[in-house]
Amino acid sequence: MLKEVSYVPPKVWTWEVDNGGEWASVNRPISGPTHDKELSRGKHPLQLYSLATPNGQKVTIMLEELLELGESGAEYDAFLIRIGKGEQFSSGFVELNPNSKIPALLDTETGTRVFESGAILLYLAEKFGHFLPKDLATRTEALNWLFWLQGSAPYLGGGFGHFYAYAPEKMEYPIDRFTMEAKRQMDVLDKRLTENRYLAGDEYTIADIVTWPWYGNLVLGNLYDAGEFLDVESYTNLRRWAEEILSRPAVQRGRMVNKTSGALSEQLHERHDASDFELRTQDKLEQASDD
Ligand SMILES: N[C@@H](CCC(=O)N[C@@H](CS)C(=O)NCC(=O)O)C(=O)O
Repeated sequence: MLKEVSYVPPKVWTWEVDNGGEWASVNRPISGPTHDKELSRGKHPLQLYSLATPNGQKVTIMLEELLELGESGAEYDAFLIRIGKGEQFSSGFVELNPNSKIPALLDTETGTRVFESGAILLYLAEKFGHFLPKDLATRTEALNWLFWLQGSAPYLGGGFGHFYAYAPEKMEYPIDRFTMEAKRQMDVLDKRLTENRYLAGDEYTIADIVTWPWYGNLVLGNLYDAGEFLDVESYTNLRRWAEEILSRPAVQRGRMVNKTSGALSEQLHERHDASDFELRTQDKLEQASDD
């Protein structure tokens, strides 16, 4: 039951530019560019414009997995888009993604733009022929979970994460509602992973790659500082799956790309070459600039 009602919506909503929330300076009720600026271009076939949020990590993990398999055509330049500074609203970025959200990919071989992380993973899986089973039934199961994730994660990020971690005040009603949903979703995954090693069955697929940055990070206690609140220890099958995926070298590399927080040795702001993981993490760059 609601304890008090403090807000009565007006007849017509109007935009209050600073509502005090953490994302107040970037959120807008209109689309399109705010400024003219071309995107940078590197030398590789694939150009990625992103940030290491869970949606961003999906793509860098996928690209590192493809490179791990020896697919040299998956070499990529990863440029940093600082969404807190509004770089997703540049004219160059909006040309790639009219929705102004990272990640966005340009395949320079074909001139194809790809936006929406699920579409990017499907594109890369089809282009290189990996991580999407050929057999129709297993492929469909992988796509079931891929679309499940794309539909479910906004309740976790925009719902639970927003109200638990970012909203200007803690409000019981939305926190309850979205905690309930986040826990229900973890239970869905936990049950699926009781008898299946991976989401689509025996094979590691794009369904696992899109899901790990959200629910893998969450169940390992790495998202929203909410491990104890959500009692993540109790989802034992989901944790087993999350730990197994975290141990993959491509996942460890992919989660570092375009990362701007955490340990400096795990932040690779831009990735243009495989050697960057050894040579260009922020700890090394900052040490070199001190010398
Ligand atoms: N459905 C989109 C969601 C992408 C998304 O929400 N990106 C966020 C970061 S995780 C973003 O760019 N936010 C910037 C903004 O909203 O202005 C996808 O899967 O690619």
